Amino acid sequence: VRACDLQGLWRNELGSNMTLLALDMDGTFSGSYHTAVAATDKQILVSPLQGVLQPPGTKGQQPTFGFTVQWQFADSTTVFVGQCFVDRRGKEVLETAWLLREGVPSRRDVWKATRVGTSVFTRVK
Ligand code: B9F
Repeated sequence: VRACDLQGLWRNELGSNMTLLALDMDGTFSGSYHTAVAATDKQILVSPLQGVLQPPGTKGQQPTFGFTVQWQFADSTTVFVGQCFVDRRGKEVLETAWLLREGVPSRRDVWKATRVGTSVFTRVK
């Protein structure tokens, strides 16, 4: 099997789209995230993301990675960690888990500030 390539357009089970750009020399990457859902009245804005691929070299065929999305319409942060899998037919999927930290007004509200979930992305382009 050939190595999994993170670069491209990906979509998850919610219909959210993300574009991952080419890896930098050091294994870092950037991109943009267009969420399909937001649970807020605010208008959804395409938001930038910054990530790290592990291992940085070319040996890993099914590498792990992490990235952070800096939402442009809310004072919250989502981090994703995941792994890129390629099957024998060359089809790639990103199996991920995420944590969403919402900005809360005070420490009394910290108990409700974190959401967690999993997400599967398939390649669109
Ligand atoms: O909806 C989030 C948000 C944070 C504070 C007000 C609105 C930002 C977008 C999160 C999108 C999540 C899902 N989309 C996706 O593709 S990231 C993980 C999921 N996968 C109200 C308070 C906290 C959340 C909603 Fe808000």
